[in-house]
Amino acid sequence: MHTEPNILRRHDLESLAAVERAFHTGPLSAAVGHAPQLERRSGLTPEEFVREYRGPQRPVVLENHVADWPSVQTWSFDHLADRVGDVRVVVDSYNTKAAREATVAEFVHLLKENRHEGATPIYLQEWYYQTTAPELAADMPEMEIARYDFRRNLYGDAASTNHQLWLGQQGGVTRLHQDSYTVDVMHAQIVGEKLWYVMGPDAVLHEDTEADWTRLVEAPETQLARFVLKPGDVLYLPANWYHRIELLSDSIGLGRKCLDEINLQAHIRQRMTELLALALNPEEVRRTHPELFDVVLMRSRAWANRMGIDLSRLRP
Ligand SMILES: O=C(O)CCC(=O)C(=O)O
Repeated sequence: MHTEPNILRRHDLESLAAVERAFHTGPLSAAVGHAPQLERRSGLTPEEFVREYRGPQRPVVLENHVADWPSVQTWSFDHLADRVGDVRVVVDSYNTKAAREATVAEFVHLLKENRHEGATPIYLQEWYYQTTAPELAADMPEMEIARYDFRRNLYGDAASTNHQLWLGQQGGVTRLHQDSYTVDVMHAQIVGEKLWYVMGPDAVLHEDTEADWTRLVEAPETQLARFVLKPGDVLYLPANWYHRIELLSDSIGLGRKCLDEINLQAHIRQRMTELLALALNPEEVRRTHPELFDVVLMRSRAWANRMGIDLSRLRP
């Protein structure tokens, strides 16, 4: 079995924990404290966005880009509990041991109760709300700068708008990762604030005798940067950039993805490889993705659901 040489890209529990530890102690934690701020722009036209950022594949925060969205103007946790309180979701889906089902109303109640000393923050990650609460979509209208999403040509409108909501409690963390399927991240912040750390797609951490974090931090291709995303801001992060997120307050964000046509081949290869692996050898996927196996399944099911494909034969 091939072992991924770059620790940053591995999915086993030990590597995930080692990378997360490095954000708290050692050379990486020292470097993130004074990493450069990512560029922030406001009032860019779609043409300027393409010329200055999407074309050259440079990440940027677009300040207040969706400040007029109804979700940014009106949403709160209570608002969602009132509107879609009965909808069932999986809380803490990124942590196999903690993952559990709840309704949105129960989740919001839990979030308010879970404030005692030493409490682990709860996080509703990667909620494909359009499969269960499609009425929310109107509050997050399509952005003109996201129209290049080539998934529309591949799968049709419904699947290409298969976005995710991220709802979590202050202190919650999404560990360092690259998004699957070579898609660009367009993350819109709706409620609260999140601190992001990002690294370029060529950042690499090899393990010779032990992982050399100093070398990672000093290598020019690592391109470590940080920034805070505030309500109304949109992050554009080109495909394969690493990102780690800390919730500075209770937070709601929309994970809108975009497939750039230049990444079409890699995207299809990864989608098909994953589907085949799930269909033919799910135990191998469980072994290589112990923490994210259920999320991988959920993703494929949500995607197929939006495309009207019957995946009922997909195991388990
Ligand atoms: O907001 C988060 O916690 C993670 C978001 C993310 O990873 C994404 O949108 O790609």
